Amino acid sequence: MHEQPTIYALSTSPGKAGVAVIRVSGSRAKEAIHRLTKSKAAASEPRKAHFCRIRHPVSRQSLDRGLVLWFPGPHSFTGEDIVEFQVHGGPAVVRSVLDALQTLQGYRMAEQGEFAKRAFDNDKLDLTELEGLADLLNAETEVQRKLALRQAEGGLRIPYERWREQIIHSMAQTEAVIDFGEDEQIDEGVLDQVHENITQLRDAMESHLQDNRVGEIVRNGVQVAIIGPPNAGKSTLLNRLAKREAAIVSDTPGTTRDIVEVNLNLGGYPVVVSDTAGLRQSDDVIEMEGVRRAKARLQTSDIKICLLSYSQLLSRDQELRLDPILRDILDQDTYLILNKEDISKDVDAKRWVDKVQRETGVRKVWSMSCKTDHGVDVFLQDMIDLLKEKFDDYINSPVLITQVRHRHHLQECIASLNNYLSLSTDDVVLSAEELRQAANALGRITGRVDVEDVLDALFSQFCIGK
Ligand SMILES: Nc1nc2c(ncn2[C@@H]2O[C@H](COP(=O)(O)OP(=O)(O)O)[C@@H](O)[C@H]2O)c(=O)[nH]1
Ligand SMILES: [Mg+2]
Repeated sequence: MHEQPTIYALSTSPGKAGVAVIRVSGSRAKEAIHRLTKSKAAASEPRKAHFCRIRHPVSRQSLDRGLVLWFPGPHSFTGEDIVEFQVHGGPAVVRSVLDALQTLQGYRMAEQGEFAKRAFDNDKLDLTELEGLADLLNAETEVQRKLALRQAEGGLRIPYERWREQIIHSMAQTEAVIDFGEDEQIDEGVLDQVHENITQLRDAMESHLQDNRVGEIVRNGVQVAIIGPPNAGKSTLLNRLAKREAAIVSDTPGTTRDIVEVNLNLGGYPVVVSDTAGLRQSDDVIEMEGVRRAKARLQTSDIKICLLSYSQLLSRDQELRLDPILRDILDQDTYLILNKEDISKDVDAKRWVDKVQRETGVRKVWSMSCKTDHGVDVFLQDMIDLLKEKFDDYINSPVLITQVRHRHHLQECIASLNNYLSLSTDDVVLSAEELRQAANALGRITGRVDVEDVLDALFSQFCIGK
């Protein structure tokens, strides 16, 4: 068989750093130790760090001193022999070691995601674990890290493979009937038992899909929309949360027209807060387009927050006065903020919070001043509690769907199982075929069945040295 090249790359971020890790993988990896160092121990004691002088294999010039580690395959990340050089993290040091590796026979620079690809090709990781690994490298918050790590460690592979094996086993039992015909050797009850098992499996998969898409939401960020009348202080709140001037704030109503998003980390949850155009009737075509977008964003948000100032809520004689355009969007899933507490001196905030809560039926009401910051911290803490209440149970459940792709294949699988269940048990040929389709659908999640296009997209998310 044609020998695969041995690949090498800088695995830590480029630029100045305390330490840089250069990784080599392939059948000739060990030669890097022999040729770049004189250490016999480094090439004979696996997974042990050895402090060595590193030299250019041709000029014998000293390049650096650093740690050298050898991870013999198949018990390595890629399944091949891996050698790691931990050198000083200066660009010139790194360059010189990469140049030295370049001179070795059968070596070439790794491509993007190539180490991960080899791990996949050598069955060290399945597709869900690879996706988990990509997510782990991209994780920005604690909850994302937790989800990604679990998936990278086989959290999805194990249950999905178990299901797939069950289906394949059922298929084999069905096919046995085809092969042996009506022979007495096959027990009458076998096919009934298969039917029963598949019913249970289908039910388990269906309840697995009833997860309110929490895994996907958390992976992509919880969408929070701030909506309300113009001039309420929506953009001011967004900037306060972002700790920068993300949106333009002004006295002129109708300033915000398009959607402005900021990413926040709230209690470990990734959150995308959207500031939207103020809701009102206007002759301005662009402003009305902004209003349309604001309403559309509200529909697709996981958490809806309506913000308005006290003066927009109260009539002159201190009665509750709500614009119909706002009333329409307030329901038990909406949260409400009463803003500009600071210039509403003679209103009793506590009383209004209770009254508005009662009369609008929204989920919760806060009072604050985005100008003085009074009430903003309480609101933030309540948001964190809310996220935990809404998502923590799901996050802690052992198996959570994190990608639309998985959901799609699970649905395909269930559809085939349902087709199977609708057939008569005498229909053995069709039954076996439906079970095969169901097993293939699951195989696409873990990467056992035609996944080239998914792989290409996935490896492009990795950096060169992974
Ligand atoms: N006094 C006071 N003014 C505020 C407060 N929040 C925002 N504003 C002012 O209200 C005006 C409109 O704010 P902006 O954030 O642009 O409102 P938006 O149209 O809802 O986005 C600006 O002049 C802000 O400085 C507040 O809590 N108190
Ligand atoms: Mg605004």
